[in-house]
Amino acid sequence: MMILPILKFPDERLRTKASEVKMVNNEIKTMVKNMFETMYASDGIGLAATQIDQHLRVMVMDVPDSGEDYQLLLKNRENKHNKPLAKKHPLCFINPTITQKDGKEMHTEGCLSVPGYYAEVERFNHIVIEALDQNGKAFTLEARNLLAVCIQHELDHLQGILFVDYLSKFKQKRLLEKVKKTDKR
Ligand code: QAP
Ligand code: CO
Repeated sequence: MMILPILKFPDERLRTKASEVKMVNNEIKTMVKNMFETMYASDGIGLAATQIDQHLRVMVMDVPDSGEDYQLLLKNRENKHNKPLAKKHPLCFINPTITQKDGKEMHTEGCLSVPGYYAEVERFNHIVIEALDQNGKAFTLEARNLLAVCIQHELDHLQGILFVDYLSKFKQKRLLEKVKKTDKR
Protein backbone atom coordinates (compact mmCIF):
# COMPACT_ATOMS: atom_id res chain seq x y z
CA MET A 1 0.00 0.00 0.00
CA MET A 2 1.06 3.54 -0.65
CA ILE A 3 0.30 7.01 0.62
CA LEU A 4 -0.05 9.19 -2.45
CA PRO A 5 0.62 12.93 -2.75
CA ILE A 6 -2.57 15.05 -2.81
CA LEU A 7 -2.90 17.88 -5.35
CA LYS A 8 -3.36 21.26 -3.66
CA PHE A 9 -5.54 24.19 -4.75
CA PRO A 10 -5.01 26.05 -7.13
CA ASP A 11 -3.35 23.18 -9.06
CA GLU A 12 -4.94 23.14 -12.52
CA ARG A 13 -4.98 19.32 -12.56
CA LEU A 14 -7.80 19.53 -9.98
CA ARG A 15 -9.89 20.92 -12.89
CA THR A 16 -9.66 17.70 -14.94
CA LYS A 17 -12.93 15.90 -15.65
CA ALA A 18 -12.66 12.21 -14.68
CA SER A 19 -13.49 9.35 -17.09
CA GLU A 20 -15.73 6.33 -16.46
CA VAL A 21 -14.00 3.20 -15.16
CA LYS A 22 -14.33 0.56 -17.92
CA MET A 23 -13.59 -2.41 -15.67
CA VAL A 24 -12.93 -2.83 -11.95
CA ASN A 25 -9.63 -4.71 -12.44
CA ASN A 26 -6.64 -5.17 -10.13
CA GLU A 27 -5.21 -1.80 -11.12
CA ILE A 28 -8.41 -0.07 -9.93
CA LYS A 29 -8.52 -2.20 -6.75
CA THR A 30 -4.94 -1.18 -5.91
CA MET A 31 -5.80 2.47 -6.56
CA VAL A 32 -8.81 2.20 -4.20
CA LYS A 33 -6.64 0.67 -1.43
CA ASN A 34 -4.07 3.43 -1.84
CA MET A 35 -6.81 6.07 -1.79
CA PHE A 36 -8.15 4.70 1.53
CA GLU A 37 -4.64 4.65 2.98
CA THR A 38 -3.98 8.20 1.78
CA MET A 39 -7.31 9.46 3.14
CA TYR A 40 -6.80 7.86 6.59
CA ALA A 41 -3.17 9.06 6.78
CA SER A 42 -4.38 12.64 6.12
CA ASP A 43 -7.29 12.45 8.61
CA GLY A 44 -9.78 12.93 5.79
CA ILE A 45 -13.37 11.73 5.50
CA GLY A 46 -13.44 11.66 1.69
CA LEU A 47 -11.06 11.54 -1.26
CA ALA A 48 -11.66 11.61 -5.02
CA ALA A 49 -9.22 10.09 -7.54
CA THR A 50 -8.84 13.56 -9.09
CA GLN A 51 -7.04 14.67 -5.91
CA ILE A 52 -4.30 12.06 -6.41
CA ASP A 53 -4.02 13.03 -10.11
CA GLN A 54 -5.86 9.91 -11.35
CA HIS A 55 -8.69 11.05 -13.58
CA LEU A 56 -11.13 8.19 -13.18
CA ARG A 57 -14.61 8.21 -11.60
CA VAL A 58 -13.57 6.73 -8.24
CA MET A 59 -14.07 8.15 -4.74
CA VAL A 60 -13.60 6.78 -1.23
CA MET A 61 -15.13 7.92 2.02
CA ASP A 62 -15.30 7.19 5.71
CA VAL A 63 -17.57 9.48 7.65
CA PRO A 64 -17.25 8.46 11.33
CA ASP A 65 -20.46 7.45 13.10
CA SER A 66 -22.46 7.81 9.89
CA GLY A 67 -24.16 4.45 10.41
CA GLU A 68 -27.54 6.05 11.00
CA ASP A 69 -27.14 8.27 7.94
CA TYR A 70 -27.13 5.63 5.26
CA GLN A 71 -28.90 2.57 4.09
CA LEU A 72 -27.95 0.16 1.37
CA LEU A 73 -31.03 -0.29 -0.77
CA LEU A 74 -31.12 -3.87 -1.96
CA LYS A 75 -33.85 -5.81 -3.71
CA ASN A 76 -33.61 -8.72 -1.29
CA ARG A 77 -34.88 -7.53 2.06
CA GLU A 78 -32.81 -10.11 3.93
CA ASN A 79 -29.69 -8.50 2.57
CA LYS A 80 -30.80 -5.09 3.70
CA HIS A 81 -28.17 -4.44 6.30
CA ASN A 82 -26.82 -1.52 8.16
CA LYS A 83 -24.30 -1.34 10.98
CA PRO A 84 -25.43 1.69 12.96
CA LEU A 85 -23.09 0.97 15.86
CA ALA A 86 -19.89 0.67 13.85
CA LYS A 87 -17.58 3.67 14.10
CA LYS A 88 -15.85 3.08 10.80
CA HIS A 89 -17.84 3.22 7.58
CA PRO A 90 -15.49 2.81 4.61
CA LEU A 91 -17.36 3.33 1.36
CA CYS A 92 -16.02 3.20 -2.20
CA PHE A 93 -17.94 4.59 -5.17
CA ILE A 94 -16.94 3.75 -8.76
CA ASN A 95 -18.83 5.45 -11.64
CA PRO A 96 -21.23 7.10 -9.15
CA THR A 97 -24.46 8.84 -10.17
CA ILE A 98 -27.00 10.62 -8.00
CA THR A 99 -30.52 9.43 -8.79
CA GLN A 100 -32.47 11.42 -6.18
CA LYS A 101 -31.80 14.56 -4.20
CA ASP A 102 -33.81 16.81 -1.91
CA GLY A 103 -33.74 19.27 0.93
CA LYS A 104 -31.15 22.02 0.52
CA GLU A 105 -29.14 23.11 3.56
CA MET A 106 -25.92 24.95 4.39
CA HIS A 107 -23.02 22.81 5.65
CA THR A 108 -19.44 23.63 6.62
CA GLU A 109 -16.93 21.89 4.38
CA GLY A 110 -13.20 21.42 4.18
CA CYS A 111 -11.02 19.67 1.63
CA LEU A 112 -7.71 17.80 1.69
CA SER A 113 -6.76 19.85 -1.40
CA VAL A 114 -7.43 23.13 0.45
CA PRO A 115 -5.88 22.38 3.88
CA GLY A 116 -6.76 24.67 6.78
CA TYR A 117 -9.70 26.29 4.98
CA TYR A 118 -13.38 25.80 5.81
CA ALA A 119 -16.52 27.41 4.43
CA GLU A 120 -20.29 27.02 4.27
CA VAL A 121 -21.74 25.52 1.09
CA GLU A 122 -25.33 24.73 0.14
CA ARG A 123 -25.94 21.02 -0.53
CA PHE A 124 -28.79 18.54 -0.64
CA ASN A 125 -29.37 16.94 2.74
CA HIS A 126 -30.79 13.69 1.34
CA ILE A 127 -29.58 11.83 -1.74
CA VAL A 128 -29.73 8.43 -3.40
CA ILE A 129 -26.62 7.31 -5.26
CA GLU A 130 -25.87 4.38 -7.55
CA ALA A 131 -22.33 3.12 -8.03
CA LEU A 132 -20.06 0.09 -8.17
CA ASP A 133 -18.11 -0.95 -5.07
CA GLN A 134 -14.40 -1.91 -4.94
CA ASN A 135 -15.33 -5.39 -6.18
CA GLY A 136 -17.24 -4.07 -9.18
CA LYS A 137 -20.62 -4.90 -7.62
CA ALA A 138 -23.47 -2.44 -8.22
CA PHE A 139 -25.19 -0.91 -5.19
CA THR A 140 -27.68 1.81 -4.36
CA LEU A 141 -27.21 3.89 -1.23
CA GLU A 142 -29.47 6.40 0.44
CA ALA A 143 -27.52 8.99 2.44
CA ARG A 144 -28.26 11.94 4.70
CA ASN A 145 -26.47 14.69 6.60
CA LEU A 146 -22.65 14.83 6.54
CA LEU A 147 -22.38 11.64 4.47
CA ALA A 148 -24.69 13.08 1.79
CA VAL A 149 -22.69 16.33 1.82
CA CYS A 150 -19.40 14.45 1.50
CA ILE A 151 -20.70 12.43 -1.47
CA GLN A 152 -21.72 15.64 -3.30
CA HIS A 153 -18.33 17.22 -2.49
CA GLU A 154 -16.41 14.21 -3.89
CA LEU A 155 -18.69 13.99 -6.95
CA ASP A 156 -17.81 17.61 -7.69
CA HIS A 157 -14.08 16.72 -7.65
CA LEU A 158 -14.73 14.18 -10.43
CA GLN A 159 -16.10 17.08 -12.53
CA GLY A 160 -13.17 19.36 -11.70
CA ILE A 161 -15.26 21.43 -9.27
CA LEU A 162 -14.00 22.54 -5.82
CA PHE A 163 -16.15 23.66 -2.88
CA VAL A 164 -14.45 27.05 -2.98
CA ASP A 165 -15.98 27.62 -6.45
CA TYR A 166 -19.32 28.23 -4.71
CA LEU A 167 -17.96 31.10 -2.60
CA SER A 168 -18.15 34.78 -3.48
CA LYS A 169 -15.48 36.17 -5.85
CA PHE A 170 -14.20 38.19 -2.89
CA LYS A 171 -13.70 35.12 -0.68
CA GLN A 172 -12.07 33.24 -3.58
CA LYS A 173 -9.63 36.09 -4.16
CA ARG A 174 -8.76 36.24 -0.47
CA LEU A 175 -8.20 32.46 -0.36
CA LEU A 176 -5.91 32.61 -3.42
CA GLU A 177 -3.84 35.35 -1.81
CA LYS A 178 -3.57 33.35 1.43
CA VAL A 179 -2.55 30.16 -0.43
CA LYS A 180 0.05 32.02 -2.54
CA LYS A 181 1.61 33.51 0.58
CA THR A 182 1.94 30.17 2.38
CA ASP A 183 3.23 28.44 -0.80
CA LYS A 184 6.14 30.88 -1.04
CA ARG A 185 7.51 29.99 2.40
C1 QAP B 1 -14.83 16.55 2.10
O1 QAP B 1 -12.76 16.61 3.20
C2 QAP B 1 -15.79 17.14 3.10
O2 QAP B 1 -8.32 21.43 6.08
C3 QAP B 1 -13.72 15.72 2.68
O3 QAP B 1 -6.28 20.57 7.58
C4 QAP B 1 -15.35 17.72 4.29
O4 QAP B 1 -11.73 15.02 4.34
C5 QAP B 1 -17.11 17.16 2.83
C6 QAP B 1 -9.04 17.86 6.09
C7 QAP B 1 -16.25 18.27 5.17
C8 QAP B 1 -18.00 17.70 3.72
C9 QAP B 1 -17.59 18.23 4.89
C10 QAP B 1 -9.14 19.21 5.83
C11 QAP B 1 -7.99 17.43 6.87
C12 QAP B 1 -9.97 16.91 5.55
C13 QAP B 1 -8.21 20.11 6.33
C14 QAP B 1 -11.81 16.18 4.08
C15 QAP B 1 -7.16 19.65 7.11
C16 QAP B 1 -7.05 18.31 7.38
C17 QAP B 1 -10.92 17.20 4.65
CO1 CO C 1 -12.24 17.82 -1.41
